[in-house]
Amino acid sequence: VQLRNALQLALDKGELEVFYQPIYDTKTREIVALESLVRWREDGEFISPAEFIPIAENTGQIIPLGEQVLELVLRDIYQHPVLQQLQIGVNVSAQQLQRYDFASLIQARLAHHQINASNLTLELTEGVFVGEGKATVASLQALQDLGCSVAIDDFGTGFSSLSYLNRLPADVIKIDRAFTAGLNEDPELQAVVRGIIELCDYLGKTVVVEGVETAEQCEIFSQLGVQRLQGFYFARPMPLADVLKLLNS
Ligand code: G
Ligand code: G
Ligand code: MN
Ligand code: NA
Repeated sequence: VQLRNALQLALDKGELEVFYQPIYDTKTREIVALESLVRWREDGEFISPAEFIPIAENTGQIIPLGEQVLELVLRDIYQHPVLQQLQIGVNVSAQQLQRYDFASLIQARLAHHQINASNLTLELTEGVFVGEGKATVASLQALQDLGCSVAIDDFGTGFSSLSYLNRLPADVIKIDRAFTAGLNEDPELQAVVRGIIELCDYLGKTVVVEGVETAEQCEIFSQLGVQRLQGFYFARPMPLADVLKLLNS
């Protein structure tokens, strides 16, 4: 209850911030995308989203939270033309798709900030497809029709079977960092990852690998033909000012 009330105060006062984590092209090693990640500072200390996002999902606070994050991100894109050349990812919870016409909200906010839909990637976890599968597929399709990209986040941790990949309205598949961490020692895991990558190639979907922490992992994924890499090896989530420095250097 305490965290929930504190979060409500932060929402009311507009105190949430966003950090950005760069995503790199495997071949050129240039930044091609950013993932926005919400940050909440209480008395100077960061509270982890892993802690407060589940609470926000339970209380319904995820709706205003999601809207505030979207506004912060769109404002950053509007103010910094260099960001208009990248794909900017925003994490979206299942509830945001289920509560209202999410694609219409996105369309209105993009228009308000004069931002191209192609600038925005909505990241959803596989969990969104459980339950109201058909409605979810329709919402994602509507986002794609607007011109946004849709990414399936944490891929491989949920209910995915490879056979359902082709039925998802998704442009980008983000392979979960659990795969990255276990890859060296585990030939079976390597085979699964190879299978995901081959199928994505065939289906024309872009693959991002998350949680890349070492040069060795980088090498393995390069050889497997992954297009994009994200992780502490390259860059941590950071304030916008630091991203802008990276982009200008
Ligand atoms: O930033 P960090 O790695 O601590 O994020 C932890 C979790 O919180 C991740 O699963 C991430 O997807 C989620 N998360 C971060 N920012 C947002 C956000 O703006 N909205 C939603 N729904 N989830 C977020
Ligand atoms: O679930 P989602 O993919 O949105 O989670 C993003 C989270 O992953 C962020 O909290 C971010 O801090 C974290 N993250 C990003 N790169 C790495 C990494 O290389 N290693 C680890 N352990 N976590 C990472
Ligand atoms: Mn994500
Ligand atoms: Na993830």
